[in-house]
Amino acid sequence: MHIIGTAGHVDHGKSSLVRALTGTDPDRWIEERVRGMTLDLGFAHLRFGDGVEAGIIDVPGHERFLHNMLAGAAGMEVLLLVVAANEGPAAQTLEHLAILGYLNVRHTIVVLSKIDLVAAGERANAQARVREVLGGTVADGAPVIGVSTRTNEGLDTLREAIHAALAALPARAPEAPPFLPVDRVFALAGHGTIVTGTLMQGRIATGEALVLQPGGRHVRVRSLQVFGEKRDAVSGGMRVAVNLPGVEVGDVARGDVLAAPEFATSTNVRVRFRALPGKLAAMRRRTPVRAYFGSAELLGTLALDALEGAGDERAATLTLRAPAITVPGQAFVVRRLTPKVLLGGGTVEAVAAAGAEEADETPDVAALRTALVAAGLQPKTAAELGAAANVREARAAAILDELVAAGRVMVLARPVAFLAIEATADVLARIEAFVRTRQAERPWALGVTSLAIARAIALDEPLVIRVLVSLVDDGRLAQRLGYYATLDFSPSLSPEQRAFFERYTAIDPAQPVVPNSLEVLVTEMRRSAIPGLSQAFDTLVATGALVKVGTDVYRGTQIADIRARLETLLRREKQITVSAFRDAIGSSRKYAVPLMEWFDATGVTLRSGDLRVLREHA
Ligand SMILES: Nc1nc2c(ncn2[C@@H]2O[C@H](COP(=O)(O)OP(=O)(O)OP(=O)(O)O)[C@@H](O)[C@H]2O)c(=O)[nH]1
Ligand SMILES: [Mg+2]
Repeated sequence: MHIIGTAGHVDHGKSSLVRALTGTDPDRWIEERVRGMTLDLGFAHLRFGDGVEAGIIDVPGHERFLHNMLAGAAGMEVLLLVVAANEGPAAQTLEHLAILGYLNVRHTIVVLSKIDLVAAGERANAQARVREVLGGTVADGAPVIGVSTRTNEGLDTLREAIHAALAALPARAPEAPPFLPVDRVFALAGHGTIVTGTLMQGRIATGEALVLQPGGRHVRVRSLQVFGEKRDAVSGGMRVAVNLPGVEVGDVARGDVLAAPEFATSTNVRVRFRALPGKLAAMRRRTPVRAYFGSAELLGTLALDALEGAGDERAATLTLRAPAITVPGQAFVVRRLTPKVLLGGGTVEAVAAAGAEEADETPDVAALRTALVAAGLQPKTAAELGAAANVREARAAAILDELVAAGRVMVLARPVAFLAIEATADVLARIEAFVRTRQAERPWALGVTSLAIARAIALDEPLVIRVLVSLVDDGRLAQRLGYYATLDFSPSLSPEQRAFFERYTAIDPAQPVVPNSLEVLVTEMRRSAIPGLSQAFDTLVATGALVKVGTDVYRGTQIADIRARLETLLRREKQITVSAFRDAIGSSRKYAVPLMEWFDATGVTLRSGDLRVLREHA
């Protein structure tokens, strides 16, 4: 088996294509289906009559979810680059291509999607434009196949091209030690914890002893599945679900690796780094980065051996903030810490034993580090630390900045103060473990509040908030509406919760713009015995899947539809009354008035007297 991946700009038709090819909707969650947008990786099984098969990984196109795309990208061997024929290549078409250029893609097929939207006479043009833009990328010279999932045009040609590509691929290092980056973790009632991922190399058999890294926990494989079918053994290139008895869901996460005991973790990796064209000029000798290995996002510092020199390729050392598994020959991608721009990628040359980078510490640095460690969990300013270490304040501040960039020291804001990573490591680990456990217990919630975290780890909330803010700044946790969550986490409702909201926000096909009553929904939520409904509701509102308008509740798709009609009307008429709006959307005054006010409040429209204009015109 091999892995096919989708890539391409938001809304260009990746998930529709996967659905057309396999019959499986890769958008697993109600939020995705309601918003019509992929948020996280989706998976589907592609089978041909002659037994050739593949796993498909479908990625989100929206740039906000690029970290999720990256978690799936390393496993891809055959790339389906989806470009909407009516729009042509766009920002994430090129960004995804740049990323995949560093990874393991062996064969690319360009899918010119939505071909039904382009007149017959225009198609040759659209094809030529795509070919031109994709020159010099991994898609250079790839076949371009026009496809429509509406009319099914081109699907058979595409199937044949995929089949030929799969049949030509070599097996993935079956004799190498197994290496499985985890991309999903969930609990299955009666079975315990299941992890899934793409087996990058080697074989795994039932009963085998493996190690969960980082952490080094020894585990035994109870059972294996490939797309729902039980297997006794699996090999490289398969999408694998592994049942791990005795492992709690909160103990393992996307980014961990299930690996053979041969692998050891390290923080010190020698790499060959290839910068994207033009990016080297904007880098320093040492640049704080996010490095993507397998399904993991690892924070660290990329130190180039030399900044100057010809070409975009450099020998470099990647110092990771926490030990992780990397393998010689492994391909990776790096983005800047903030803003998260793609800098380049490369391959691992050698993995050094941990701790090798500490040799060149000066006495000042050592004294400051001792002062930091002595302060424990008490944040100290540069002046205080300088005094304790007998170092001038300005010099202390400069050294502390370097230690922060190297990931040895954590900086807190308001007022600026520092904590040694050693001192905080335990707190950070406890925060992360608690957040992960809570996410597993209540996957429908947006995350965990600072108060809940402070209680769980028995520390003062103000200190916890300062630590959390810095974790968010660092890209180690995400914060939405006051809830903290790990980066790999996207909330997902339980089947009962989904069914509940499907039912009480159902749309009458005869009156597609009519909302449901918020009061009825809330009453039903209270009456229901389904746990977590109010948190699930907050999640749906926060993600835009549901929208509260006055005393009504709309689905996100309804609002999008109404807004499109409103904007079309306003572009034509320039200014409208509530009645004109009501008639245009085919609703009643009862709903039109609060809707109009909601569009005013959200900055779409501007009110002047009884009339509305588009804010973008005003
Ligand atoms: N006319 C036409 N519309 C299509 C076709 N394929 C997809 N669409 C529409 O395009 C929109 C986006 O399709 P998706 O498949 O969700 O796009 P996507 O690339 O998966 O989007 P993200 O995952 O959010 O990046 C939907 O409204 C589809 O119905 C097609 O072949 N023809
Ligand atoms: Mg999609």
